[in-house]
Parts: sequence; structure tokens; C-alpha cells
Amino acid sequence: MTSKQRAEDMKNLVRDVVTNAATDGLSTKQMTDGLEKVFQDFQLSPSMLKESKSFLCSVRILSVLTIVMVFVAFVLSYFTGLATDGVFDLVHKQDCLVPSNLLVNEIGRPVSDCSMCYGMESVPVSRNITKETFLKEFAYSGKPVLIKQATSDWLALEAFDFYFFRELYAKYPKSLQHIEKYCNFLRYNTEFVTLADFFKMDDDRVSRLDWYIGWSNCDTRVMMELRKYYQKPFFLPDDSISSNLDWIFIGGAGPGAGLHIDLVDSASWQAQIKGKKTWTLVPPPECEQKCQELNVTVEQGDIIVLDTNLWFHKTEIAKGEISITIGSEYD
Ligand SMILES: O=C(O)CCC(=O)C(=O)O
Ligand SMILES: [Fe+2]
Repeated sequence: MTSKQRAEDMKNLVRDVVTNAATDGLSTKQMTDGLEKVFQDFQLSPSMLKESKSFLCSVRILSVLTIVMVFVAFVLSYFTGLATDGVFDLVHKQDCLVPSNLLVNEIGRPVSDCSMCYGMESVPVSRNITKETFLKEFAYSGKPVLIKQATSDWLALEAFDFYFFRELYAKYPKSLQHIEKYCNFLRYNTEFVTLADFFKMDDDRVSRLDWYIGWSNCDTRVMMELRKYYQKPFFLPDDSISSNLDWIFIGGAGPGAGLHIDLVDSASWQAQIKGKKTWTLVPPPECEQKCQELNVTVEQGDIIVLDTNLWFHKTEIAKGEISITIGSEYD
């Protein structure tokens, strides 16, 4: 008898035992006895049992090896960004099912209770806010706040410009492809399709400043470099964690982002590293009766804290110096 036939016959016998058990109301003992008989009939030899044991053992070893390899790949990709094409491809290759845009974000957002804007006539401005006040009044309330001169010891104020970012990405092979695949690039009114296109600008165009763009950085190596140039804002609660995703907005005078609302995880801080930018904050339609539109100008060294999920917002860059902002969500 071939092993295939033996397996087929054994399957039929086991099925019989189980069917009889169901129709005859056999007890567990009777069922176990039946199954034992099946195994005796087929004379499962000790060598067969040994073979199946060693097969199981190999399966276990293989599973453990696979888990270890996946773990090592994740650690590598997290700390070096080098394994991005492998592991991240697996995890992130699928595009969003629903594209993120104004309409989708507006439909998707929860209705606001308007507590973040009720009675507010202007964006509160603070010079020396304490962690306690920030936590109590602003951190998670959805109320915006402008904190003046909050970045005084940041190296970014001196270092950041167009060429700084161009060199930073040039330093890390594949970082631009990584941004293109996994991060966001906001071209606004420019013709640039990717961050790589943006960095190809010639010097004349760079100095004309007739462009404004934004992008999120999700490349770990670039993130670690960027963090040498700025610190976690001093007013954030000790246990709050800034997201690993930095957002950078850069460009010249004129309109910045058009009016929109975001669908992100949490509120963010945004530091004005260079230049001046005016934010227009518009309460959601359900708060129209109770709240008003607010304008706030953020100057070099200031940080604005805003929940961009709750407020519609747009920006306008002031004439003069280039505007550069870096920001991150916090929890
Ligand atoms: O800084 C800008 O111009 C736009 C920023 C923005 O829309 C945001 O951070 O959500
Ligand atoms: Fe936004």
C-alpha cells in the first residue's frame, strides 16, 4: 500500500469515528479508544514517530530563525535606514486606500465641541510659559498658542537654508528615494514633483525665492542629523514624545498652504527658524456661531502649537527673508 493510500484510508477511518461519535453520542473515552484503534491498525512505527518529531523540530527551528531575521531587519532599518527597500517595501508598499485631501479629511473628522475656540478673540501669546501652564491650558485642549522666543539655543537658526537640506540628503544614499516612497511632498504652486526635483534647482532660481514647498522626513538617518539642530521644545510635558516625523516648510513670500484641515494623529509644534509667516485659523463650520477666525504671525525663534485636525488653516509668507519652519506632532 502506498503512503498516499494509507493516508487516504486513515482519513476515512478518522472521519467515521468522528461521525459515529456525533450520531451515537459516544463519550470522549469511546472516541479516544476508536482513534487509538485507527492508529494501531495503521501500525505507526517508532521510526515514523521519530521522523514526524524531527520534522516538527525543524519547523520550530525555522520559525524561530524567521522571527530573529525579521527582528534584525527591523532593527537595521530603524537605525540605519539601509534596509528600507526590503522591510519597508513589505510593510508600506500599498498606497493609501483613500487619498488624503480636503474633502476626505472634512468628511472623516469628528464634529467639534468648539471648546478649543469658544470665546477666543486672538491666539494667546506667551513669553515664558511653564510646563505646568502649557499642560493645563494648551497641550491637549486644542487651543492654539504662540510661544515667543522658544528656540534661542537651537543651532537650526544659523544652519538651516536650502543648501543645508540639499547637502544633508546628498550625504545619505537613497534618502531621497526613501522620501519619495514613504514620506509626503507638498509642491503647492511649484512644478516640482519630488523633493529630488526641488533640490535640482539652479542657484538663480534658489535666490529668486519664487517657490514654497513642504515635506515630511521619515528617513531615520536624516532625522537623527536634524535632531542635532533642534531640541524638544522646553514647554512640552516630560512624558510627551515628539513624533519621529519632522515636517519642513520652506520658501519665499506669498501664499503658503491653502485653506485645509489635516487628518493626523495629534497636535503639533511648529518652530519658525527663519523669516515670518502668518497663519489664518478658521474654526470648523459647526463652531461658526461660537467662534471666530484668528490670524497670528510667527516670527523667527517663535513656536506655534496647533491642532491641525481641529482648525482649518492656511499660511502666508511675509516679504523679506526666506521662511523656514520645522515641526513635529507630539503626544
Ligand atoms: O507651514 C505651512 O505653510 C503649512 C503648514 C501646515 O499646513 C501644517 O503644518 O499642517
Ligand atoms: Fe496643515
